[in-house]
Amino acid sequence: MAPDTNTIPGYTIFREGDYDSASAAAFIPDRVPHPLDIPDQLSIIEIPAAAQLIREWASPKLLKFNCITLREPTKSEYVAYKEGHASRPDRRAFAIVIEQQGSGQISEVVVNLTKSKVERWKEVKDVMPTLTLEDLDIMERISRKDSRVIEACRGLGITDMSKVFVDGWAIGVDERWGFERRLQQGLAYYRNHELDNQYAHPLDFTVIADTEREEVLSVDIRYVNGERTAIPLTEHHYLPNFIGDKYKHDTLKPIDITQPQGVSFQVRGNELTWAGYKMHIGFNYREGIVISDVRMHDPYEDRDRALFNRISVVEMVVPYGCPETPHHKKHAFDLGEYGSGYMTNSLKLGCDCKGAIHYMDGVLCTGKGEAAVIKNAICIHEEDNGLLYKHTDYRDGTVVSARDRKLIISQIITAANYEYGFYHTFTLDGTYKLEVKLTGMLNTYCMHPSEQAASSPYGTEVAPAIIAQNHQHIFSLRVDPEIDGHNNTVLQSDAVVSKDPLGSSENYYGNGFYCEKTPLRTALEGATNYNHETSRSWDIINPNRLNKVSKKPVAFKIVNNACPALLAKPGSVVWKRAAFARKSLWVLPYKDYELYPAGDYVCQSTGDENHPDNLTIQDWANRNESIENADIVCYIQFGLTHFPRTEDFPIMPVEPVSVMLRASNFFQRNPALWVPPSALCVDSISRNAFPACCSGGESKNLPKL
Ligand code: ABN
Ligand code: CU
Repeated sequence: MAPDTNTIPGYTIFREGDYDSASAAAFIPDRVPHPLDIPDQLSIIEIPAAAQLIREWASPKLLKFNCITLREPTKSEYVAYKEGHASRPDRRAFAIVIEQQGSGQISEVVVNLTKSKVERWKEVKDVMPTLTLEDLDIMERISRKDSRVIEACRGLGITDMSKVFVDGWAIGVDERWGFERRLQQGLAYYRNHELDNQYAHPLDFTVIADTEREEVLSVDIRYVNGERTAIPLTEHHYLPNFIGDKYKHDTLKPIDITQPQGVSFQVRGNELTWAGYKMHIGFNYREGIVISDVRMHDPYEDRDRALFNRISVVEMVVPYGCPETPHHKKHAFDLGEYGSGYMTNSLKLGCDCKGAIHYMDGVLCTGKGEAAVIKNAICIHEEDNGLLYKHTDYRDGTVVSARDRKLIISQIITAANYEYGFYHTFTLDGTYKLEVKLTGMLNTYCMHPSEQAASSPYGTEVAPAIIAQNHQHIFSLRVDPEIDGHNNTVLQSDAVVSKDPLGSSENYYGNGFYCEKTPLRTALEGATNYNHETSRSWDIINPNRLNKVSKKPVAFKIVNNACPALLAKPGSVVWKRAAFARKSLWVLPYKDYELYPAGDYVCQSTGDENHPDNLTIQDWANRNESIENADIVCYIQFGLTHFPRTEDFPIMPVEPVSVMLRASNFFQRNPALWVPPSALCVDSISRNAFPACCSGGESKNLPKL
């Protein structure tokens, strides 16, 4: 039997009997994972094996698999193994399962794959796991058949239900139901034909459904002055089929990226080496890309130095700012509620990625416990990054200039209407940067003729009778640092003016300023905010190692000035659910399996503190443990407040936002001096001292107009 590629768009699903096929062979690792491939991901063999052990354990109960993913070893197991003190940790899988045709009981299972046994089975209560793509599909299917939805559509003049599309969203808040129901809210749209832009025709009702029992619970129509809102039927296209000659011009010549001698990185299993860096690339249903065991060669000390134990994007919240019903329910946790891995695109060479690309696949599971592969889920490539450094000696005209380059490990997800590209980037100067590119479609809603967006502060009329509401995107980047060793401290760095008064002997001319460093000592102190007034940054230092030159502790600096304050009021639903987004930075002691700051279970979460099965970052911080000279983790919040513009419609040009961690007194001097300068040119005096060697481009005079 050939693997089924149709059931879930973008997934290649392997069913029983497929494993001997040639196409399956392409996804079976030809090696035992490299000992340090931790985390990597489960293989297409391990996923059904775990599912089978779980099914046998639960029999005769029927189960739906919400996830089956690698259970990473504890840090102490991993370190002991890495340092040669212990044998290789057993290979384990972690699954969340939902009992079918019965209680709907949710359980967490740990399977030891090395020993072929279920090691732990824990029933959890008052929680709802991630909505998978299969779960989201149910919403549209059941809505189209539901008599109340059909009636609501008829009221707008729609009789052909195949033209009605319903985006399933997790539900932000709905007091009518609790955990006895697995809830979704369906946002309804009309699409006139296959190529029509459905976000141009939003409908005035939402569907609330229990997608586990496949029941529509309510169809909530928004009446304005007792009236329905007509469908905005004008078509707003972005596909080239419709753009036609209107914007056509032929001024864009091709830009081709060539690397005639190949790429400068190497991939062995999941280990990536590039320009002195070493790291491991993993992937899972929830976080998508996971980068671990990041090291960098120090050219001055001639040794590999640890930088980060693990990096991943663990959460994002998109609170919408319109207080009117039903929009108050929209605060999507785009990663925790749907899973970054599950929503990952299969990338296309020449479109999503240009140049010499190395792809890695993502291995996930289906609800039946089959392996599902997203081909080309992760793109790894290099790009020129402009100047690395340059100096001209103005006396003799000697110029030295070197070019930087970046290594980018990226993935793109489709979160219903929105696309997010995550670009984990390393550069030659010892910088890690996460750039997120936001694109795709705005969440739109129809306007009643009595409504005018111009007089509503909560959105922008992006096309006649279509409003796009204000919202924020607040991401959480989890960095488990290992700055030159396991124990680190975070210092808050504020640029402050000297306290010594003007005219005093210490600051006679009043020009003194310096960097005030405040150690964050406990987890509650570690929950802190950006301060624009002081250009605040944070240094993750290793207090046990001083830079030989500066005599300051070696450090990586968190540069995060794109961190909007959460605008929802304290005490509001989203403020409670998204505690992580209240602070620009949280620093906590490392604990195994504490990963997700809005809780392991984000769907239908309330954010109440001390939930027995769903602790959040606020609970972790409330323990107020020491974070000084300890094994710590940092949660870095960054993002943007989005007031939609007409230019964001009908499809949004990329909006980038980023955060950076840079070596700061980590190396003894510029760590990139080894990079051969691409220009070393002399104008006159010392002409013989250097060969002129500008290369790698061509200079063409522009034709005269
Ligand atoms: N933006 C809300 C969302 C994300 C992913 C899938 C469905 C809905
Ligand atoms: Cu936005």
